[in-house]
Amino acid sequence: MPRTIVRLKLAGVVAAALVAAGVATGPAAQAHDRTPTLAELAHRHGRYFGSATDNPELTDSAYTKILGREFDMITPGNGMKWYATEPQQGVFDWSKGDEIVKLARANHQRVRAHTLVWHSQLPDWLTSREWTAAQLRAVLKKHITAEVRHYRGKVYSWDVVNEAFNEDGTYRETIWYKTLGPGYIADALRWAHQADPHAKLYLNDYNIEAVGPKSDAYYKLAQNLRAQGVPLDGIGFQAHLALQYGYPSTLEDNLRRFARLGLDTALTEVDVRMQLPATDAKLAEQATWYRDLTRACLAVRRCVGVTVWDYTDRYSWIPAVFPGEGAALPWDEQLEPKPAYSALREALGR
Ligand code: 9MR
Repeated sequence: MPRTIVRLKLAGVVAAALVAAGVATGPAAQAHDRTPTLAELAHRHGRYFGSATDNPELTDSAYTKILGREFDMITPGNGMKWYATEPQQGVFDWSKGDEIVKLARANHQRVRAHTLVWHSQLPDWLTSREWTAAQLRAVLKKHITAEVRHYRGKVYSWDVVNEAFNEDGTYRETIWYKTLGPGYIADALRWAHQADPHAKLYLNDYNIEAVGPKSDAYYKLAQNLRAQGVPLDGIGFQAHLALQYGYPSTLEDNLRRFARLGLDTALTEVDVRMQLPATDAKLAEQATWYRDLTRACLAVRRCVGVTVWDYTDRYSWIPAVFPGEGAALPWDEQLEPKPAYSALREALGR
């Protein structure tokens, strides 16, 4: 049951009991006065508001407190990737993913599971030798089946294939594409569906927020997959944005065209980086981007929710990958909310 409903129900029960006992209903009134969380605000729109997290961060109790409070959807940033879950061929290790699923359950949060088929963060045993198509197909099927079965009934969705296209809309020449051809995507979706018929199955990528060659490639692929009856439920728009490249103003239209194909959409890895140092002006602009992307999702019926790629600059992946850039998330390194946090509240509060 969603947390808001649990809380409201509890508040109602408490209030009724107090009224029956002839006591003033202060606690219930306070529960309603408490500032609603991002998750509670999103829930009013039938959406979720999520954050990625990663196992090493979970020892930081100030961090986990906010993670458990503000969000109702969690994505493991690394713990369910191939290198973590099948470090040796046929030897599975679910400990990292399990830790995050357990924490999410304790906090009444759902899980967007990430990710089954990707070209990155693969174990050495997989990348250091040549495979025939038949061998690699068997390896892929076994991995997907084992992982999706393990988390069956425990996760809301799977990013089944991650980052399959180049910027120009051609297929990325990954180990999967080069060895198996483009059919690996439909196969992966079918195998995942067999292993957990209830999980929502997504394709997920970055730089597809605006209408353009890369998002067009997903549009055509999604159309084809749907026409062939392949079990595809949604497209994940990662939304790793950067102030210096401009806001993707066609985002809402783009989400809508996928909705018209009968697909869910979600903003799955949102962050808005900037060139450091962060100034008040840049943080204010960043806030308008967070507001606008949230509004775009709320404006499109089948956009089911927004996930930030962790919520605090303390644990952002950006500085390590883009030197001189950062400050990309709604909370700063001290876990203080930034203007972007207020902007999210404003967008969700309408
Ligand atoms: O957040 C992840 C970071 O900790 C890893 O070092 C990185 C390795 O590539 O992957 C990050 O997450 C990526 C996600 O899985 C897919 N989209 C891009 C994300 C940022 O690189």
